[in-house]
Amino acid sequence: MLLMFMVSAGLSFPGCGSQAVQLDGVEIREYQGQRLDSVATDFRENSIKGPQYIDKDSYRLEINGLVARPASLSYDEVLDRQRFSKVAELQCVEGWSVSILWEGVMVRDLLAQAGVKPEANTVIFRAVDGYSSSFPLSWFYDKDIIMASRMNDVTIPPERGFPFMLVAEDKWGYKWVKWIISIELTNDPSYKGYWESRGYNQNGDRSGSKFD
Ligand SMILES: Nc1nc2c(c(=O)[nH]1)N[C@H]1C(S)=C(S)[C@@H](COP(=O)(O)O)O[C@H]1N2
Ligand SMILES: [Mo]
Repeated sequence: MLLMFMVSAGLSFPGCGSQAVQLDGVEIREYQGQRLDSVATDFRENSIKGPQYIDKDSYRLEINGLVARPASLSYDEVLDRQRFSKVAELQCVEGWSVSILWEGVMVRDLLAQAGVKPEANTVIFRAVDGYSSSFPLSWFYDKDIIMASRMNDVTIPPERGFPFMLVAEDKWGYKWVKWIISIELTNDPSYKGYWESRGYNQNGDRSGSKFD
């Protein structure tokens, strides 16, 4: 109970994102007749260490662990494959949500490049601020999960997770890892990410319970 209270308190600040978010173009606010929320104004900033500013030129995405060919990819190398877009809604456990057009690469295509070993069953996403979350390997194949580089037709700005954010459709916002720097394959389904190790549900499905 005490743990749950501390967790809620930690997430319950409405956020202090009063500074304007700079975008590298004009974001679209409607897609195929569907209204979209704003990248610039509709999110609440409540990241564990505040916004992170990653340098595009020195950036590397590591794909490691139980893979045949560990990879260290530059920004352009990550994006040098087929791109996919979809509208998906991010819902934070605090009670706010945003519908956004996401564009990026299929996680399973990145995994194929590194060659997932047969014994792997879990994927851990890690971010530059020390944040992490883990997922069953099969979920990426079953749901066509993408890692986005663009939102509403603009590059993801630093405050929202540049260069890459996981579009963890149908899962709570805390599974949508921003500022991704590594993807690790493991055979340990019990690995707990940042909020999961503080009492939030491991699976994070919005259809299930918020707490473990
Ligand atoms: N690296 C990182 N990713 C993160 C977080 C974080 O603190 N660090 N917070 C998560 C939570 S709880 C939510 S609701 C979404 C919200 O994104 P926003 O902070 O851009 O609104 O990012 C998720 N991804
Ligand atoms: Mo959240």
